[in-house]
Amino acid sequence: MESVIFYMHPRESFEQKKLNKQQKRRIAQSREVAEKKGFIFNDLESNTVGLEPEETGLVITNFGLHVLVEGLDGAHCGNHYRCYKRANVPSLVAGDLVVWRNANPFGVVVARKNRSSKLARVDVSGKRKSVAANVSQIFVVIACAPLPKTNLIDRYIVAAEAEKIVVRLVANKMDLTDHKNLRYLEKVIGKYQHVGYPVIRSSVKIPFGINAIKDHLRNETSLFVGQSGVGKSSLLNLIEPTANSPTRTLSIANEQGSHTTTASRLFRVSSGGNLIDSPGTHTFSLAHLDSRQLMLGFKDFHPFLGKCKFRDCIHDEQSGCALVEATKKNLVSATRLKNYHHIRDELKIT
Ligand SMILES: Nc1nc2c(ncn2[C@@H]2O[C@H](COP(=O)(O)OP(=O)(O)OP(=O)(O)O)[C@@H](O)[C@H]2O)c(=O)[nH]1
Ligand SMILES: [Mg+2]
Ligand SMILES: [Zn+2]
Repeated sequence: MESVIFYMHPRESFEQKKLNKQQKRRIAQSREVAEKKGFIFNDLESNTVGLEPEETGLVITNFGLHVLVEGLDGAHCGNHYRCYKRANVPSLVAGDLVVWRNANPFGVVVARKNRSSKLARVDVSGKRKSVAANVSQIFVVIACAPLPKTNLIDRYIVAAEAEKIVVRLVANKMDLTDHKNLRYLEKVIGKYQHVGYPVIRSSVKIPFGINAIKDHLRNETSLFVGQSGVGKSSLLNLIEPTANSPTRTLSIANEQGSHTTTASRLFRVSSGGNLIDSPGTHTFSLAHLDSRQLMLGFKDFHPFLGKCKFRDCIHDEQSGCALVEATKKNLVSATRLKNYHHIRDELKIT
């Protein structure tokens, strides 16, 4: 008969848990059995001892089978606990507030609190996967290597504006700029400054711009997003040296076709604020948005809305479109209008 089967993520150690040798051996053995048999035991609470009363907690990261929860109450406040999630609890991600119960060797999350904001991406199989919850601000990190794609930046912005999340840009790796890439980078920066988004220029190597980022982190839960390799984790490690988030050279990351950061994780910043590092993603999910929410992401278009010749104008090349006219006068970026069309066609909304 199969007894208890626990599964530990191989890279993670037991955080804040004092397990005796016998418990550790038992968990290691049961992991082996689970892996050999290719299944994971699900009846979690029957495997926990001494369930304590309900408390509130903050999800630091999701390991898959466990979540790491920071206690927010009493004796558990500020400590991290590995927890299972009850089957009826919806999916959990960095930034989620939860109700949990401490137990040995793992606690149990019994409820997820309402989210004030949520951001999701699309995984390789096309499924929506949460990136972070309760975020109040995103930093879209761009760099001169890899060069920014405005279509991707606009997708991040649309997703954030739809959730009423404050948007800032960070232009990192400024130490690597040369006369070739700087022109393009400054053109991109100019586009977003024109829309009204603040841009902080930074470098991890020199370093500079780090305090400017820190100043905006206080009292916020912020999320770093951006293409893989732009330096999100490197910036985080300077902002909060205890974070020790893994970073990797671009060439190695590209060869292996994978991201260095594999799951979102929340860090408490000693100078104030929470910062969530996310894996570089090319696909923020926008599938749930309607046309009004999409338009929220293009706030530079707003002054021209309602001024087109036709009430049902789709803002393409047809004559009398106020937005197209605005691009000709450089009042609106033609690239942003192209990106808007691109997203709108993809979402099949008018
Ligand atoms: N020269 C220079 N290199 C940098 C800078 N910031 C980061 N790097 C390098 O860029 C590479 C990628 O940095 P990461 O911090 O791993 O990038 P990331 O955005 O976290 O990547 P993912 O986790 O894959 O999304 C590393 O080799 C860093 O040392 C910078 O300001 N200047
Ligand atoms: Mg990273
Ligand atoms: Zn129009």
